Amino acid sequence: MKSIYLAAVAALIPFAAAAHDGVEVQDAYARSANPVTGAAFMVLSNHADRDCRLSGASSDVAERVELHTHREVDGVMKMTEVDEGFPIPANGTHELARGGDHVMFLGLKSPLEDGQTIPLTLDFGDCGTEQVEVPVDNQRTPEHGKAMHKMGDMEKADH
Ligand SMILES: [Cu+2]
Repeated sequence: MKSIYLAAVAALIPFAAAAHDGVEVQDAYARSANPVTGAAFMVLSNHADRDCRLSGASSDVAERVELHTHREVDGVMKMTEVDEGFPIPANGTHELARGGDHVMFLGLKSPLEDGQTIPLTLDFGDCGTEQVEVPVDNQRTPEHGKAMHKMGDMEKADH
């Protein structure tokens, strides 16, 4: 009976290990163009063999934290909340970037200052949660070569 018990324990170990190579957060930064709202951007890398989804985010720095994207509505780009979250395909990435998907901070308790880091908890549902410290970089410009950042009003906005 003992060998059966050990086999059962050994079978559980791969699951424990898998919890550590879920979604990795890379190149995160936050910025704000005004004292009350801000946004965070990052690359989400899914190291698991199954699809994951960023389904929610929370932080102490704001009254509300939402998942947003920009969608074209009647020819105008508008920022909307994404209820279904952001999918991250198995062994793939999903980028949160200026002019596209982002984590939105609404009702900042204090303005985001350069050099500060802000705590952010990302909820990936079955793929676990990640707590990250996001540096504030209000000077960072959208990467060159990205197609989405030539929108006049959006350049002036914080996302
Ligand atoms: Cu937004």
